[in-house]
Amino acid sequence: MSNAPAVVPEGVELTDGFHLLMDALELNGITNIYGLLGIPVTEIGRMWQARGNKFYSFRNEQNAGYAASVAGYLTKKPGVCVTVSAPGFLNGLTALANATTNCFPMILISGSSEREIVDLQQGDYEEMDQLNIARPHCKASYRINRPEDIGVAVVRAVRTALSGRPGGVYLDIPARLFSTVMAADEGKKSLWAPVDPAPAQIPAPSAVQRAAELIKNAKKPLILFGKGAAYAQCDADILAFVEETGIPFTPMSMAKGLVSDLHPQCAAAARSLVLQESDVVILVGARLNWLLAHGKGKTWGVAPKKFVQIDIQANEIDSNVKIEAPLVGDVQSCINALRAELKGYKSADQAAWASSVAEKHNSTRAKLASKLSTATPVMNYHNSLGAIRDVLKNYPDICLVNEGANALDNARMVIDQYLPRKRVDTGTWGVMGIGMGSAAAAAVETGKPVVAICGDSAFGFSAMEYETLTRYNLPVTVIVMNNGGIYRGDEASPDHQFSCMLFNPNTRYDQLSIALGGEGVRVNTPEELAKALEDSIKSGKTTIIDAIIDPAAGVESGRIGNLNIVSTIGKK
Ligand code: FYN
Ligand code: ADP
Ligand code: MG
Repeated sequence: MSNAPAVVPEGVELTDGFHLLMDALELNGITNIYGLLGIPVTEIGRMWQARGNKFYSFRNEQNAGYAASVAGYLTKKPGVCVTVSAPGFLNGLTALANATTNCFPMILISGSSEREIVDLQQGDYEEMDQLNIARPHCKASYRINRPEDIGVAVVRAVRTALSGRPGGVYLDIPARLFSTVMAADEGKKSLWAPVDPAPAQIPAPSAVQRAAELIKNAKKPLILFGKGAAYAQCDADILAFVEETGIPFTPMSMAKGLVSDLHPQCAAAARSLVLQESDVVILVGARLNWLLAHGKGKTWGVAPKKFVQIDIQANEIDSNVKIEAPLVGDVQSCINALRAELKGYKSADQAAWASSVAEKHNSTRAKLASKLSTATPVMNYHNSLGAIRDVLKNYPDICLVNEGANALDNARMVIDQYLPRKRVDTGTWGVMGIGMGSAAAAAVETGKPVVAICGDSAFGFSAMEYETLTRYNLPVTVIVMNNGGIYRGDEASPDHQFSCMLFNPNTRYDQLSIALGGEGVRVNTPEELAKALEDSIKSGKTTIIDAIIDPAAGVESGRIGNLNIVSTIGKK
């Protein structure tokens, strides 16, 4: 197969790889691109902007990639990230792999070096076999070798990213292809937009009946929502299912707010009780992975348990434990089929269970509320987050980005969410560094203010990206929970070296903001924090609030200390 440019007769209008790629992306409904420019993709940014589209230019491809993946999650359209070759590609690949793990639709487009040199390993500029390196980390990895294939490649990437279980796709474009020309009218004919790229997947009627039967016979049913249910964007159907059945529900972290945390059937604060004592658990777009203790062990108690699982990915069923009633299909189709099958059904047993769950949930919330308003000499996670919660109550449609260990776990517990898809966090991999990229995408894609609550360690992974937020004037308030270390800030240092768990205690995140063109304020009390947050949201200006937290307040590994490994040998 020849890679040589087509011979085009003189006088014929020409197009090239750059233009065809942009035409194809536009035809597929892409308007925002996240990326970092350089050889050989620089022209993409300029040309995309010249067409009136938005190109968000980042400082590190990893953060651009996180932004693209979050754009995909929030909009149900693939988020697009563009990078340079080898090192840029590898930075972006981290985000592509994370998107795939989280089931977020994303397309990573990287320029690459010349095939004939790369394939003979002759040492090209940024030489790397990117296509094959990407392949195990995403749903599909495609290379475009001819300009007339750009259209089909983009359609294929879009359909692959969106259909079935969403995820990441890699598109490899060797440098020379960008400037390879062909006749413009032929090029135009080679492009199309996919028809119905994420088709509804209807569950089998027998599977619906089986699931409904199990639910009707349950005495203590529970609905467990995951971020797949939030992604599905069928919020009204989900709410109707909850209210028609009267079954208590509990959300995984990014499903918080899919049905409001204040809904009377919310059982988030009775989590241990409902996981342990329920007899039928209806999983809706949530995997029984490590975050759910693989569906077994003491998290799930000793009461016999049966699972209904709604998932679009057939082989997710039985991934860890027996699923009694699999419902393979998209969340909306499955939920509505179940609603039809359960119509008019209410059980007295279930009502008694629901009210005992509500009682536990309400009493736990009340206990927490008193901790949130207890003053301490130095702020801790409870009273600082309590202050943030009281401010955010008045801004239900603000998107919250959250990363860290203690900053993550405590904020998940304390900050209520009222609306769907208003929480983006470290996700399935527990990734530190998603903060600034996620905040950028959330602000861009929702057009609303964003608040990011970041541990000081987590913030450090993408701190320079804060300049991207100020450069685009994004209304993001970053609250850095500054306890001076990883987990805690009070670890003793060995005689010869500063502790490996600590940061420079003189770090001024507020001044970093000012240096990078934003607003900065340091706060020491919950009152100061509340005021700074309110001011920042009202001003719409990109701001860092440097919140001084008691260095002794954190715990090692947050609430997942059970996963931490410690040596028992040689400890005094
Ligand atoms: C929850 N809870 C509440 C509330 N919401 N109490 C009062 N008020 C409110 N609003 C209670 C809930 O009932 C639990 O108590 C407890 O708070 C914790 O709830 P959570 O966070 O939902 O549950 P848990 O057990 O921590 O959840 C497990 C998890 C979660 C693994 C799903 O921890 C998680 O998403 N972790 C991500 C961790 C991560 O990725 N970290 C990054 C790496 S850090 P009980 O009912 O008494 O149990 C590297 O070190
Ligand atoms: P959480 O971490 O919130 O528990 P997970 O990421 O583990 O959520 O699970 C999300 C699940 O949702 C995945 O198994 C994925 O296949 C599924 N999913 C994603 N989109 C849909 C959809 N539209 N319909 C059905 N299932 C979906
Ligand atoms: Mg810290």
